Parts: sequence; C-alpha cells; structure tokens
Amino acid sequence: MKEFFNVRQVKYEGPESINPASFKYYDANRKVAGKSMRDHLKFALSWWHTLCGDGADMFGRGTAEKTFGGKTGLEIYENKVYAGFEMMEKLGIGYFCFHDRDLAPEGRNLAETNENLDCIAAAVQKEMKRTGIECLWGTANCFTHPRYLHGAGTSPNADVFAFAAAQIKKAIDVTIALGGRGYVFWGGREGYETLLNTDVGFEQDNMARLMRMAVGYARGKGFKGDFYIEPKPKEPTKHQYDFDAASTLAFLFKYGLEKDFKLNIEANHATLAGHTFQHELRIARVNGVFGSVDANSGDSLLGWDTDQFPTSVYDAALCMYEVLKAGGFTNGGLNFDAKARRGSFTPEDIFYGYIAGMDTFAKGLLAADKMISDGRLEGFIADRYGSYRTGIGKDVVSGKATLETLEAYALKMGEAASNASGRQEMLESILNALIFNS
Ligand code: XLS
Ligand code: CA
Ligand code: CA
Repeated sequence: MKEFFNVRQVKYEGPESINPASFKYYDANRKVAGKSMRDHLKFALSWWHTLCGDGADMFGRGTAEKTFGGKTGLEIYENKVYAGFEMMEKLGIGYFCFHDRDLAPEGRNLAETNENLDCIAAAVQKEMKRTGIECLWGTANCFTHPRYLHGAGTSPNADVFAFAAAQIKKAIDVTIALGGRGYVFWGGREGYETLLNTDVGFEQDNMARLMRMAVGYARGKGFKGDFYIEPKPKEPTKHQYDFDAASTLAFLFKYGLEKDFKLNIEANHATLAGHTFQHELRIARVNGVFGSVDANSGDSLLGWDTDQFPTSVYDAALCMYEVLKAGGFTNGGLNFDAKARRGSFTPEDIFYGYIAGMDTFAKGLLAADKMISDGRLEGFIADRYGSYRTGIGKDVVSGKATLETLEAYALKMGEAASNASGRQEMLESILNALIFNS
C-alpha cells in the first residue's frame, strides 16, 4: 500500500527523550488506576482538520497540501481515507470523528451526494476492518453550504429544514454503518444575528423537533450510542442557542431530550463562553450529561475559535479529573478537534501536533489520578461542607428544616458562626505540587 507520510511509527521513549517524534508521557499500555492509558484516553482524530483543512483563513489561501496525490474529486477523498488511517496507525490513535462532507464532496443533487458518501464510507469500512480503528462519532455539516445561511434546523425556510433533515438521516445511516458510538449536533448556524427578523421561541421548538426526529429514526435503526450537543456561544453565528453547558441543559430538559442527549464539551468553546474548560465539564458531569470531549485549546489573547492542539498540562489535568470522576468515558472519548497553525504546513507538523496533544493528556491523566489518590483536595472540600452533616445543616439537607425552624435557630445563635478560610492559595499550591510530581 502507498505510504503517504515519511514518518516512522511514533513510540513511547520516556520524558528524557529529545526525539520530537516520540511520546514522552503517552505509554499506551501503562496502567493508571487499573486501566491502560489507551482505554482511559480514547484518542480520536478529527477528519476535517487533519485531512481536509488546508490552512486557509479570512486573509489568505491554504498553505497545506491535502489532496494526497488525488486528481479527481472522489480520488482525492479516497486518498484521504488511506492517509488518515496511516496517520492513526502511526500515532496509535484508536478512533476518528467525521462530518459527512469531510468524507465525501457534494454532488449535483442529494442523491448523487449520498452516492459519493456511500462510496467513500465503503473504503473507510475496509480500513477499519484492516486496522481495528473505530468511529467515535459522526455528524452532518449543516453550516458550510449557502443553503444554510439562515440556519438548518432553525432556518425560517421549511425547505431548508427538510434538506437538513435528509442530510442528518443519511449522516446517521453512515455513522451506524461505521459502528459510531455517538452522533453530534453542533449548531454553528443555529442562532441569530438580530431579533428584528427572528422568532427565537419558534426556532428552538423546531430544533427540538429535528432532534426528536433524529432520535426516533436512529433508535429505530438500532443505534445504541449517545447523541451529543456540542455547546458553543458564537462563531459563525453571533448568538448561538447552545451557548454553553448550562443553556444547553435548559434546552434538553425543556424539550425532554435529556435521556438521549449528552454533551460534547470543547475546551476552546468553553473559553469563548467565558468559562474554564473544567467548569463546562463539571456542569455536564453534575447534571448527568457528561459525554465526550473535543480536546483542543483557544488563545486567551484572541476572541475566536483557533482550534489549537492542547498543550496546557494544567487544563488537561483538570479535564481528566472530571473524566475520572464521571467514571471514565463510555461511548465518548478525546477528539482532537485541532489543527496545526497556518505557518506549520507540512505533514510532520500535524504529527507533532498530535504528539503534543497526546502527551499533554497522558500527563494530565497521571496528574488527575494523583489528585484523587492523594485525597487532600477532595478532603478539603468534604470538610468545608461538614456543617451540613450534623445538627441544623443535616436538617436542611434532609428536608426537615423550614424557614420557621431556621429562624428560631438563628435567633438563638447570636452573631453568625465564624467562617473558615477558603484557602485558595494553599490549594493551588497543592495542585501544582501534584502536577509536578505526577
Ligand atoms: C466548530 C465545531 C465543530 C464540531 C462538529 O467550532 O467545533 O467542528 O465539533 O461539527
Ligand atoms: Ca468541536
Ligand atoms: Ca472549535
């Protein structure tokens, strides 16, 4: 078989290695808390950035070659399949995520577009069989084509809604055929630019209708995986309905979709929403909708979606802490929704990006495991709420207390009991030590 990348199998060489094409921390078979790093981290390749994104931006053309030697439309897309699997094999990545339009181009009409998709999906299926690599999740790109200029599920035009539904039906078929564990809704154009032309209530009702149809259809076809909503506050739309984890939760509960849907939390989208990555993961986890992660990072100096490979061990540690506390991934995983910078235009740069991301999360996993086994951070929190385990606090939690009984208690108390320090600086210093020593 043709080799697309002049790169050798990337191996674990340990923290002392100076070989940039090796893992310093990601040792796939190493056991952490009873499970291999490979099984904890469930790394996935993003088809769009890795095999399609050529570095084009608002001000300049692409800088990276992504035709992989293909001449015609479908040949290019077929070569992406072989290049993608070669890359995943060389990096030891076990999963991939895709949009329908990353896999195959649009044809002259929907029927032809679907044929293109089937043709490339068949090649993907063969490569999956050959390598054992699996599909983490699939999705439909309902944002690039001009027909979606006013949205897809939230378009004011019922014909566009119908087209989006047809596209989603097919994307679900392909996801099921590839054994995908999840199906994502990311609403890049599901929002609005101005209220002067928008019926917000009606648009959200319609989005829920589309999601219900998707669940009904997929479950009818035997899909047992998770549906995900991926929150993002803005870009490309000014106001996106799935702003953050909390607003997405309200939507899911309002429309009764919370049993089928979980959240796919992206680091970069958390930043854009003015939250930390860990905040978004925590909100998902404590509300029972933690699902999957798009592992990347933004840039604190830029206000847009830079989709960089993640290199902050601090953020990765806090992310993996939430993953471990959620009981680990079930259908989800860590999808590197990330691209090399426009100036990093060679294939090797993509390998270096993945290596950096995988090492960052491997170290993050070690640190998170240490945070839990060390016990000081969790112990501090447990003590901090200790007043709710006895006396009046216990009555509050058990539901025995009323405003009247609390008033009687307060009247007797005199000045409110003295508060204890929150010890933020001490805890931050413990966290640093745990990361350094992990
Ligand atoms: C864009 C999103 C997108 C989703 C899948 O910002 O991250 O790539 O992950 O449609
Ligand atoms: Ca994403
Ligand atoms: Ca993004």
